[in-house]
Order: sequence, then C-alpha cells, then structure tokens
Amino acid sequence: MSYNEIKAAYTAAGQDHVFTFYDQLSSEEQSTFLAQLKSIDPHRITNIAKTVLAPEISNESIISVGPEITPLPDSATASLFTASADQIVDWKKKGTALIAENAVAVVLLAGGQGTRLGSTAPKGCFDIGLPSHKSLFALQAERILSLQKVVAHSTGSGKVTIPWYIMTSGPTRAPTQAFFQQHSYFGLEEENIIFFEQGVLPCIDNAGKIMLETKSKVAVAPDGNGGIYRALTEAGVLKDLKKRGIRHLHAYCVDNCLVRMADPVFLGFAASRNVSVATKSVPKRNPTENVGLIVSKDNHPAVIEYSEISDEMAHRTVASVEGTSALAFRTANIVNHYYSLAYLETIPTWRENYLPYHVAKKKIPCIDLSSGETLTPSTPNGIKLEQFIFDCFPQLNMSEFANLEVSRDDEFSPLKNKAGTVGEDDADSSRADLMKQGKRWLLASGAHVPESILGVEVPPLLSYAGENLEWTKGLTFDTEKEISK
Ligand code: UD2
Repeated sequence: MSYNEIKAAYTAAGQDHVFTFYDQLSSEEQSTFLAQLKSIDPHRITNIAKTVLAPEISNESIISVGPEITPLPDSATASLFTASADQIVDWKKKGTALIAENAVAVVLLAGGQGTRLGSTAPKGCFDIGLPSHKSLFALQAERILSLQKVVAHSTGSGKVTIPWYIMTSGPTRAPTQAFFQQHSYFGLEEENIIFFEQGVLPCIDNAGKIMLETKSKVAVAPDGNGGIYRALTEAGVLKDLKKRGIRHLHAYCVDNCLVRMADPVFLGFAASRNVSVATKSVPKRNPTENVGLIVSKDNHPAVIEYSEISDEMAHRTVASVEGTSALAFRTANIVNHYYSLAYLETIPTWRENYLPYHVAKKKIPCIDLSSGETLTPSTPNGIKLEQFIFDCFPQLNMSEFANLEVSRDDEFSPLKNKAGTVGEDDADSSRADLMKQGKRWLLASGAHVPESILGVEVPPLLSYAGENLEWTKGLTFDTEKEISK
C-alpha cells in the first residue's frame, strides 16, 4: 500500500491524526512508521472503539435483563473432592495413555507483562525464593521432563514427548527465549520447545483515537491472552500440532507455581467426556478474589472476569451452607484449560469476529498532538484493548464443555503481587504453598517432617504429583531444603 492509500484508509476511519507529525519525520522514520500503520486496520480499531466506548450500561441492568447467569449445571462439572478414587485412577490411566501416544502438547500463556509484580522480566523467570532458587519456567520444564519419564516408565512405551508451545508477546519474547537458551532449555530438547508470538493492538484514548507513543510510532500493547487463537493460526502452531499428531492440548497460566503440566488426570477427564474445551477450577477464596467466575450463561459455558463481576453477584450466597461454599458463584477460573485439537481447528471460522474486546484503563505514555510533547501520565489516560482466552466458551453447547474442580492447596498458588504489598498471591505465598505441598507428600509417604518445619522442596524430577516417594518412608527431613534421593 502506498502512503496515499494508507492515509486515505486512516482518514476514512477517522484516525488520520496519526499523521500529525509525518512531515517532520526523516525518510527512514517515515518508512518504519508506514510499515507499522500498514499492519494495523484503522477501520477495525475505530469499530472496536465504538463498541467498547458505547455508553456504560450498569452491570446490574445487564445481569437483570441480560442473559440468564447461573452456576454450572452438575452435568458439566466434576470435583476431585467428590470423585471416587477409582474414577480418578481411571482418568489418570486414560490421560497417561494419551501422553504415551505422543498425542498431548502444552501451551504456556507467557505474553503478560506482570506489571503488578513490579518486575520487568517475564514472569516465568521469577525466583519465588525456593531453596533451589528455581524459576517458574524451571519448575514447569522439570514437570514436563518428569512426566515424560514417568509415562514412558509406567507404559513401557518408547520415547514420550510432550511438546511445549510458549506464547510470548513483543515485550516478553526476546528475554524469554534468552532465558531458555541460558538454561539450555532446562534439559528439554530444543526442537520440542516452540516459541510463538501473539499480536498487538493499538492503544486508544477515551475518544477512541489511536494513540502515538512517539511521533513515528503508534502505541501498542499485547492483544490479551485471547490473542492465542489468532496466534495459533497465524504463527503456524496449529499446523505444527497436526504434523506432530497432537490431539489434546493443555493451556495454562505462567504464574501458578503449582501448575500440573499436561496433568494426566485432567486430560483423561476431558478426553473421556469427549469435550471441545475443559477447565480446572478451585473454590473461590472469598467474594473479592481476583479470579474469573465459570458460569452458565443462557445454558452456555462462560467466564465472567473479576473486573466485570457485579458486586451483588460476587457476594450472592446460597442459604444454609458454610464458608465460601455459601457463595452462589464460587467456581473460580484459574487459567487452566484443555482443548481438543479438533476444536482448535475451527478457530479460522470464528476467531476475529467472535471474541469481544475488553477495556483496561491504563497510564499510557504518549505524544500530545497539539504540543508534540511526550506525556507520561500519572493517572489512566487511555485504553489497552484485550481479548480473553475464555471468551470462546459461550459458543460451545454445555455438552461440549466440562469443568473439573481441584484442590487449591495442591494446584493453585498464583504469583500476582509484589511481596510485602497485598500479602497474598505473591512470592511468599507461592514459596510457602509449594514447600507445604512437599511436606504433605513426604508425610503421606511415611517420612518424618517435624512440626517446626514449614515445608520441604520436592523437585519435580523426584515426584510430579506426590508419587514415587516410597523411599522416604521412615526417613527424617528436618531442614527446609530441596530434597534429593
Ligand atoms: C487471569 C484470568 C482470571 C483468573 C486469574 C487467576 C484471564 C483473562 N483472566 O487474570 O480469570 O483466572 O488469572 O490467576 O485469563 N497473558 C498473555 N498475553 C496477554 C495477557 C496475558 O499471554 O496479552 C497470559 C499471562 O502471561 C498469564 C495469563 O495470560 O499467563 C493470565 O494473565 P494475567 O495474569 O495478567 O491475568 P489475571 O491475573 O488478570
């Protein structure tokens, strides 16, 4: 497209203000700026802006006159708290067999910028202060290694490979890849770790105008973890999955130190129900916990994000039940999803026009169009547009979906906040939860761990989920360290 064609498209979309300083730019700046402008569809942005900036309708009115929102029906959900031991063993066996067939891959959502954590490095690089000082990436890599070994051993199958696809965004791609190279891919084979990048979207101001970061650059931000669907198709990941014979995918959040990568129990649960999508959930900790709520919306599965839940809904209780189980909506989303490949192959038929855009009001450094000065605002002055990974759920029939409730103590301890600020969901809680889990595993295997010890670190290569620790029976572990055999 020529300069005139690009300018005409932006003018037609009411976004030609981006050319305000064009004539002041050097020819090199002009060509990089035009290249960026060409990669953006101004019409799409103007339409998105119109939708997201439409006059606020209060949450209550949406809830009361809008779709019928109820907790998930029992038919679509199961719980590790109530499932029989035989049932869990059966799910685990099914999931293990799928992994042994090399039909399972894992997708890590690693494009978030972790601003609340106050660290500029990608979240997966974070050291939560374990005795081993392993990063979140290291723990996750070792769980894949451990699972590959356990499955190969328990099924007697040959080489077991669980490919690991890592979705990054502009700001996280280079530092993430560098971190993996520095650590020699944590012992995994490089060809089975596939990095791909999600898209970006321009930032807009409160009038829906595209914002300039500099006179020759549009301000952009990652397009949200819902950008995965566009990225899976455009980055050729779907093709690669198919080529490798993958049929089941586990997608998860980078910041959960307890995450069970390619969990055989979860895979077996989802595959046995033959669903397109499945999720893991935990009971909500309290009404204001920053987690999405997995609900039924007009009989379709849906997640209502914590930033969009009405106060009434978050606090609504059901009669005569104790604790958080009293909450009417207590099925907390933990960004732990299963997809059948068959479902993911339908993405091109719905991706763009289906997923809604969510608004994040942010402080966005930008160029003031009248003065040409760079503004670094102290209060939110613009909007980052995001798509959410779970917004594809409502297009499913409830029969194509399933939710598995799991134990928070064993499977969910997110790293969201800087230590010493909010007092939860931080490095201190992550470390404590992982160490306490190790202690529970040892006690369950007959080892002695004194009361005075908070916990011990059991490396994934010794145990993926508490199994194979019989050798610790009768032994005493009285220091808070990473144990070894
Ligand atoms: C997420 C969930 C929320 C709840 C909570 C639990 C979504 C949209 N919200 O909220 O319902 O489950 O986690 O901890 O999933 N990411 C990308 N690209 C992006 C943005 C995020 O890959 O553009 C990744 C990010 O690296 C992380 C995951 O998505 O792995 C969740 O992102 P977050 O931690 O910013 O989401 P949060 O805590 O607001």
